[in-house]
Amino acid sequence: MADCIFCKIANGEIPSQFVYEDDKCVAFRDIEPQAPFHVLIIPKEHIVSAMEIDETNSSIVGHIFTVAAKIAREEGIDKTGFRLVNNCGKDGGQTVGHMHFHMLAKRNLQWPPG
Ligand code: DGP
Repeated sequence: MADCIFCKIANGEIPSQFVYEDDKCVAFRDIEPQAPFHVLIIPKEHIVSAMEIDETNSSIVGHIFTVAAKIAREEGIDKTGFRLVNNCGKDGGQTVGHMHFHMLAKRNLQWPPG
């Protein structure tokens, strides 16, 4: 989508530090990291939020989880663990209207989140 910041990151218009890319998704470092390791995994297709996931596009979610496991092995956090989280809508804390999964690691993450 023309004025979506994450579409621009995905297509290289806005520079970002990629840790992974394939034909369906990209993962890049969050600009405001909340943990020593904090990347965002996003579909290349513009999907506004998890509320737009249905039978026609739900395979992207499984793909993103597969990519997260790959990244975890590459980063050496497959044994220590990580958090994969999607904020959906205003009360969910979503600030960017392009569905994304936060992948956080390399510190002891607390529960419940604030
Ligand atoms: P959320 O609040 O769940 O919508 O998370 C949005 C995240 O996106 C937030 O952690 C900051 C990050 N972010 C926003 N703009 C940019 C950007 O231009 N570049 C990068 N790398 N991250 C961004």
